[in-house]
Amino acid sequence: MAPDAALIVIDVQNDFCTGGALAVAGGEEVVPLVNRVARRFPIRVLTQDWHSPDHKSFAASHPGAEAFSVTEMPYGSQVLWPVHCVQGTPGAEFHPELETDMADLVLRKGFRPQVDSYSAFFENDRSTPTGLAGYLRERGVGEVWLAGLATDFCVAYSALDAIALGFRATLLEDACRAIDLDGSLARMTGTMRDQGVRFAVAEECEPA
Ligand code: VGL
Ligand code: ZN
Repeated sequence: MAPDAALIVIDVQNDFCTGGALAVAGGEEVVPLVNRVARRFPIRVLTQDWHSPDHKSFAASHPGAEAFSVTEMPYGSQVLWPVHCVQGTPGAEFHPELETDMADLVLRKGFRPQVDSYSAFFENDRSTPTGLAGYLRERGVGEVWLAGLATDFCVAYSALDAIALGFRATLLEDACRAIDLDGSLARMTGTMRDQGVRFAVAEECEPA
């Protein structure tokens, strides 16, 4: 990795791990890999999906709607999820084995009740910034490496935004797990390749 690299660990939270409200298959398996690579990076950011109890990305906030169906929001299409990562609940906490002391920044996202935020950089309206780009630029970051959950949603959106914002971006494939809803993993992997996201495994991630 380059000396101006940051590791961004996306949403390694209980609700995305086995037994959680929106469990991603094998989600907890990323934890040892993230812990192993994190200290090789000069800058480390953790993100936390952090929803209000009545969040509009929850199927429960749309009477009659089923989880994993798609609805139209003022900002475009939105998958409706089971209630997950509600602010202050155990499901929103980081996985207990994730080493969090190493984090320079914990960035919360998705806290506005009316708009979801897959990406660590922009909410799903694609225009409201989270502030992460400014943080990374002020710290001189040119390159981001991404790990966490879920590959085809929050990790992919973050990687694509990183590229669009002018960062180099590498996805640590073995340190991510996917939801894979209606072919979303293949679709998002293709889009990431097309946009210039690089793919690597944790073993390849050595300091420059
Ligand atoms: C995520 C769906 C809803 C993710 C977050 O972290 O990928 N997916 N909220
Ligand atoms: Zn969410």
